[in-house]
Amino acid sequence: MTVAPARWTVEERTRPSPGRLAADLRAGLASRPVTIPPKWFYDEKGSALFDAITHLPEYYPTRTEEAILRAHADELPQVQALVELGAGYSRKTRLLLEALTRGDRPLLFVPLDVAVEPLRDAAERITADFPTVTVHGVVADFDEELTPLPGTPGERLVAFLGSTIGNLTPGPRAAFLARLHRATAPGDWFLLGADLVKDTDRLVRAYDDAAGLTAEFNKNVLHVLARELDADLDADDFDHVAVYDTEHDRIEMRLRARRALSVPVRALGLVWELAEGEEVLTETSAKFRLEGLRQELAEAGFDVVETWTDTARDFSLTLARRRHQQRADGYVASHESQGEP
Ligand code: SAH
Ligand code: AVI
Repeated sequence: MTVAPARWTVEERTRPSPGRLAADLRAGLASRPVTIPPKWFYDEKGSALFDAITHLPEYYPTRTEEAILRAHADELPQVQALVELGAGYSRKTRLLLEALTRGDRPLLFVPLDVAVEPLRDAAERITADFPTVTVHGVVADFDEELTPLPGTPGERLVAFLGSTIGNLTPGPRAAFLARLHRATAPGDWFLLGADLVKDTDRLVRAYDDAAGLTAEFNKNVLHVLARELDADLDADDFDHVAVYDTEHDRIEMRLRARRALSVPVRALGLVWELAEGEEVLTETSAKFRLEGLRQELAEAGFDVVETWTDTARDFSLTLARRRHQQRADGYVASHESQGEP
């Protein structure tokens, strides 16, 4: 009997552990407003809630990006590997996989995410449905170094879909792009989905839906804190708040305390005091302007090759290429600098 080699593996580089959450909460308690990084939404329940949000009538980004992908996937370069950052269930990615494996081309698919469950789910389904795809899942935090990036240098397409880049504020976003530059090689491609600035009411409705799913998603972080850090938190003590900040072009999701609270967080050995009405910042979701996006990419060493949008210009998909030598600011990554600096 011959046993076929497994066509999917999952490599664990990091795991979202209580120790990491404790460190993030400790840092977040010291800032004003108190801030909890959005990566902590995505336990098994949070990942499923986000998936449900993508089907809501108010949440236009997913279906709009999907339509753009459907229209333009065939224009993408043929590559040896597709790396997907913050992949989740990789549902829209199937359109990319179809285009990149046409004619039975072999492809390495590398979904990378902090959330383990959707990664395994996607790896199994994609292996079953795409016979020429080998899946190498990576459990990792894109807030940390991305090296080594699987695949053949110069022959990879790195996709970052869903406007997850918007969940990084400008400083961390530039740091992320610098990490991506370090992890990629000249000639690698970057496909970036980014939500665009639009009517404020539509934006707020997308983050405060009538069915209350986004509120549940937001409050899920309280359940994660309670479970992982032994915190006496009751989600009913908080209201979901979504506001649009026109100065910074971003949605802010917050949790507002309905009354003054003293919350023991046993894993941290402290009591978290919240005033009535105090708001905890759980996510920022930036909305972009195409020129600004192009500039951020150029400064990080990625040249925009194509930008596609839907006709209403609600959402954008940008294809960029890792520059061969220097970044726009003159920085040269050490592994590619030759001779004199
Ligand atoms: N790409 C999918 C899912 C977007 S949801 C889509 O477009 O619909 C955001 C995804 O990013 C989640 O799966 C979440 O677990 C992941 N994520 C959030 N912060 C992360 C981080 N710091 N490192 C790695 N993955 C992260
Ligand atoms: C994953 N990320 C891009 C989503 C967003 O729109 O910022 C997360 C989300 N938050 C509320 N709804 C969806």
